[in-house]
Amino acid sequence: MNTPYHKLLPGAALGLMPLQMLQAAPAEKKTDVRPNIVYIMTDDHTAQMMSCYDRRNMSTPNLDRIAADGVRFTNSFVANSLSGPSRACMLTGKHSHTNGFRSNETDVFDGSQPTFPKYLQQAGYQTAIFGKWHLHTLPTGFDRWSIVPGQGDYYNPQFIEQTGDTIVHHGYLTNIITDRSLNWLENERDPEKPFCLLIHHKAIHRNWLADTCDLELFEDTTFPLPANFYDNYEGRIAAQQQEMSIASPHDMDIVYDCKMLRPDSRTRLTGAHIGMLNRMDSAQRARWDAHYNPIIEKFYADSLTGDSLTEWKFQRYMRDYAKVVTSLDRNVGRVLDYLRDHDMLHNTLVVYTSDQGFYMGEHGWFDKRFMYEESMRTPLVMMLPDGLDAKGDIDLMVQNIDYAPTFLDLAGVEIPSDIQGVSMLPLLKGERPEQWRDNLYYHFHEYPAEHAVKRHYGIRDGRYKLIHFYNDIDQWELYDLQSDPTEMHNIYGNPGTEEITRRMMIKLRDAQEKYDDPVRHQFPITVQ
Ligand code: SGN
Ligand code: CA
Repeated sequence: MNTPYHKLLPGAALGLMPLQMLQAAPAEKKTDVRPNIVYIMTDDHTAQMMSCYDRRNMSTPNLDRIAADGVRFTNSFVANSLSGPSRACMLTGKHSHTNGFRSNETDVFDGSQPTFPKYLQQAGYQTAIFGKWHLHTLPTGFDRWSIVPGQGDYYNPQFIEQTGDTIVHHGYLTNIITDRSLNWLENERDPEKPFCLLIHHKAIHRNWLADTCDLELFEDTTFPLPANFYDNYEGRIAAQQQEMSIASPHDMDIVYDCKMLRPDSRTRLTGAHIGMLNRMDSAQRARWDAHYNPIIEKFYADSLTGDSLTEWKFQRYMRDYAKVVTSLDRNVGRVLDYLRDHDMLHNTLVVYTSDQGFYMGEHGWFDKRFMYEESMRTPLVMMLPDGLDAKGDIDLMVQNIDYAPTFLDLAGVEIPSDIQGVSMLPLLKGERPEQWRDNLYYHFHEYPAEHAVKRHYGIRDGRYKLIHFYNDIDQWELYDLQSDPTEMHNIYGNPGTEEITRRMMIKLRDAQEKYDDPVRHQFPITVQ
C-alpha cells in the first residue's frame, strides 16, 4: 500500500521535526496535521458558464483562481446526471443502483450506510455541511449540519437545523450558505482537528433567481446560439420525446422560467413563480420589479413568435443563469480569501464541482439527465495542499464516485473495498497511472418524470459512446465523439460500425458485471 498522504507532510512525525518547529509547537494549537477539505459543490453549474473552461459566455474570476493555482480536470463526469443521485454517488463512492438512490422522485437516501463523512469522522476529522442536501432523509456523518429543505429557496430561505427546528434566514441563499460556512470555520469548529467542510449551493438551479445586486448584469450581452440550437433530433428517438426544450411553452415557461409575470398571466407554472416572489420582503421585491417591469412591458408589446420568441427566451435564460453564477463566483472568492488570509491554503484541498453539467441551449435544451456530453460532464477544479504537486490540466477520465475514495486517501484512511470509485490522489500528485480506467459507466433511472428523459445506461470511452434507452422504449445510440463531438449523428446500425459496436457492448457488459447493476438487457448482437 502507498504511504498515507499525511505521513508525507513535513512535521507529521514528531521525531522528524526540526528544532525550530519543536520550539514553536506550544503556540501552534493544531497537532493533527492531516489536510483539511473544503468541498464546494453547486447545482446545475456547467463548464460552458465557467471561464476557466469556456471563454465564450462569461467570466468567473474566482473559479478561475482555483484552476490557475491548482488543477483543472478536462474529463470529469457524473454517473447519473441528477441532483439527489449525484450527491448519493459522491457521498458513498458507489453507483446509484448500489447506494440505492436512483431517482429524486421515488427514492430516499439510506443514511445508515457508510459515507465518506462518516469514515472521516471516525478517523478524527470534524465534518460539516451547509446548504443543499436533497436526499430526503436528514444528514448522517456530520458533526455540524444545516440544510435547506428539498431544493431550497433563493430568497429568505428556510434551513432545517440539527435541533430539529426550521428557521428562516433573511437574504439571498448563496450569500447565507457562505456566511454560515465561514462562521463555522471562524467560530464553531475545533481548531485542533482537521476538518472536512461541504459548502453545497442551490445556485444555479432552476428557476435562476438572481441576487438583487446582480439583476442589472448581462442585460447588454447577446449570447451566441449554440450551433445545434435548432437540432431536429433525427435518428434519436429519446431526444425527440424529451420535455426540456427552450422553444416549448410547456417546458420553458414564460412566467416561471423567463419571469414575464403580469396580472393576467396564466401559465402552467405561474403559481410557482408567484410563490417564489412572495418570499421576498418589500425592499427585495421593489428592486426586482424595478428591474423586470420594463422588460415585461416590452416583451408583451413586441408579441414575438416563432424563432424570434425562442431566441428571446434563450437570451433571458442565459442572462438569468449568468447573474446567478456571478453571485456564486463572488461567494467562492470569499471562501478562498478566508483560507488565504488565515494561512490555511497550504494545508487544505479546495474542490469546486457541480452535481452535474447542464444544457445552455445545445440541442435547443435546458436541464440535464441525458448521457450526452453537456450533462454527463461536470466541472471539476481543485486547489491542492502542499505535497500534492499536480498543476494545470488532468485529462484522465474521473467520475463523481471517485470523490469519496480520494478524500479518504488524502486523510490517510484506508479505502473500503466495496467503494466503486477510484482515488484520484495519484493524479493530484502529478502521476499518470498506467492502469487508469479507460471507460465510464452511466445509468439514468428517473422516468416517468419531469422533462421526460427515458431511462438509459451506457458506456463512454475516450472516443465512443454507446447508449441504450429502455423501459417503454428500446433504442440504441452510438456516437463517435472524435468526428461528432456534439452527438448529432447516431451511427448505431450503420454499415461499418459492427466492430466498434461489438467492442463497446463488451465494455458495457463488463461494466455492468463489475458494478453488479441488476438492470441488464439482452444485447441485440452476439457479444464476446
Ligand atoms: C425541479 C425542476 C426541474 C429539475 C429537477 C431536478 N423543476 O423539479 O427542472 O430537472 O428539479 O433537478 S422546478 O419547476 O421545480 O424548477 S435537480 O438538479 O435537483 O436534480
Ligand atoms: Ca442539479
